[in-house]
Amino acid sequence: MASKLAALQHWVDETAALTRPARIHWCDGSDAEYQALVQQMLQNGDLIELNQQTHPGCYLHRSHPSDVARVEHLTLVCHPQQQDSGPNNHWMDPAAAHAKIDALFDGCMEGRTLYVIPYCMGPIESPLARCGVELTDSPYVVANMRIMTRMGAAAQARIEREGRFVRGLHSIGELDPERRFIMHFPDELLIKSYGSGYGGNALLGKKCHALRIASHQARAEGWLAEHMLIVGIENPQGQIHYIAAAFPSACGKTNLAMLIPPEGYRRAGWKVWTVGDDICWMRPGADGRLYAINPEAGFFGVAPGTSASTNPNALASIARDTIFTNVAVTADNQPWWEGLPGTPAADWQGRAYDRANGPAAHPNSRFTVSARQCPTWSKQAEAPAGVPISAIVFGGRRPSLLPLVMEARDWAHGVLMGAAMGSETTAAATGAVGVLRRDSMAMKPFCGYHFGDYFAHWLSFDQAGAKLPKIFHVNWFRKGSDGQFLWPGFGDNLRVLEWMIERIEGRATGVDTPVGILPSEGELKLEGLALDRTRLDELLAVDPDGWQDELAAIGDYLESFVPRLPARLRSEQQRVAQALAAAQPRRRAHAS
Ligand code: OXD
Ligand code: MN
Repeated sequence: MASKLAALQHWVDETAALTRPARIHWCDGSDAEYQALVQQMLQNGDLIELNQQTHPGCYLHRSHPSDVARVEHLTLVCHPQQQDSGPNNHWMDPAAAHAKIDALFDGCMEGRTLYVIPYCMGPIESPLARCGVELTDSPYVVANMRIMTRMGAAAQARIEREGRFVRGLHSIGELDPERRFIMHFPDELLIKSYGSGYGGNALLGKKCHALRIASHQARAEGWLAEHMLIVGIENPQGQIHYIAAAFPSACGKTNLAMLIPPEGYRRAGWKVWTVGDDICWMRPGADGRLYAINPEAGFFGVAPGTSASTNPNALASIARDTIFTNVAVTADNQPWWEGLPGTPAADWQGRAYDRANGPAAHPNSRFTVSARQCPTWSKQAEAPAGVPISAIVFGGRRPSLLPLVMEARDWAHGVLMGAAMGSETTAAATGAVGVLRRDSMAMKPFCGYHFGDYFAHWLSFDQAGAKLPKIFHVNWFRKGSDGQFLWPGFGDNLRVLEWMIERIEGRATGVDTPVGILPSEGELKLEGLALDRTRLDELLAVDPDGWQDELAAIGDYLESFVPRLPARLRSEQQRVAQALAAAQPRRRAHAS
């Protein structure tokens, strides 16, 4: 199969001339094709068969030990003008960037197969979906893209009908960290990635297309491409509210998207529906509400910590037909990671397990699995029109200050809450772990243009006739003076979501504070939870001094986006800072 679309055929020919593969394979997305790839990878060692009795159709991939996470310092967004990429991105002049990476691509596929992967991000029939084509020399990437996207003949047909697609060129190269770049050319709807096989760097439909390139397209076309899960919460009366929530990488998006209600809620008839765990594309509908699709078709989830108590739905999803990357294995060849019962026999590098070598599974080890295998998968995930969003939630890992939940008083305040988001870093990207950094809307690594313009784009949705969702901020990670988490998290997070729904439906009054609206006495339903009064008070405390320092830090952070910082956002920061100062003059002198 080749393509009748001249632009596609021409690009494949041109790429083949540069990379000089031994053969070209056009992917049709069939089962037979997937099985043939798996067999080939089992033979060449790219995949290792796991225990087929306990885990039918499951395989393990061990990546190069230097290639286990996203590499933000090597990820570039190359607009013609540097200021359009903003201080939030690394930049190179597009001509220089093309020259640099094309030199790496020159002849890099000699002896290898060039796979052509047509894919669709979103349901094939959805007007909100967008297509792309990835060219790669990695069969592991092909197999993962088949799980993560609608890949193959149907996508190619849509591409040929529309004539427009995002181009993505990928080679694992030599897997040499010194010869590794992930480059984006938003104006050309083009991605070039060299030297890494890691998901976020190599499955180009995911972060590169569905966030960095799509956020740029979304700005031009009046929609939002966000790093958010989408979850449906069904109450005992059968009404479903859909919530979109942004958290930085490895902060529990997958767990929240697949949440199991606490027992009392289950008995009462509450249900949770998973629409997406990582990416959300939203656009205003004719009725003024925001409608969202999950552009992905699978989950590329963090394995460690996934267990029968934290996320039984994820565990059920990955019992079959799953590709595991960098997990450990037990003596009988089952996948294993920290948080599971049993003991590892070999670690993620295939060495006999030795505690002295660190965790058995890499902290960023992953599973790739079709979303359809999730017991709580929502039928609405396939709805071409998307689902209406009732609430947008921002959150991060904040050991102190940020309360369990607060609601923005209006859209502009909510945009400030999102812009001000901070979180401790995790193993999903290379670099130090546990350092607090600002990560606006959890998009710091993923926004394909200047954050100042991005904030302005968010603010622009507040228009006459718009019926925008309420915006909330949550913090599941606040710690008490004993250093322990104050909130149990996981299934109990539904209690917080229920309060949001009560607010949306006008049944909870909340209590107004300068930083937002918090649950008033008795509004958070805590039956069946062993949470003493002092801990609850700590979770909902607003420390005026700490918040004044926080607002000052947010102000400094926002100033780093001048001259593109929207005046509306600065005035919102000033409004909150003044409200705090008016409510309570400082108790202690500001340490300088
Ligand atoms: C991911 C990430 O893989 O955010 O989803 O790193
Ligand atoms: Mn993510």
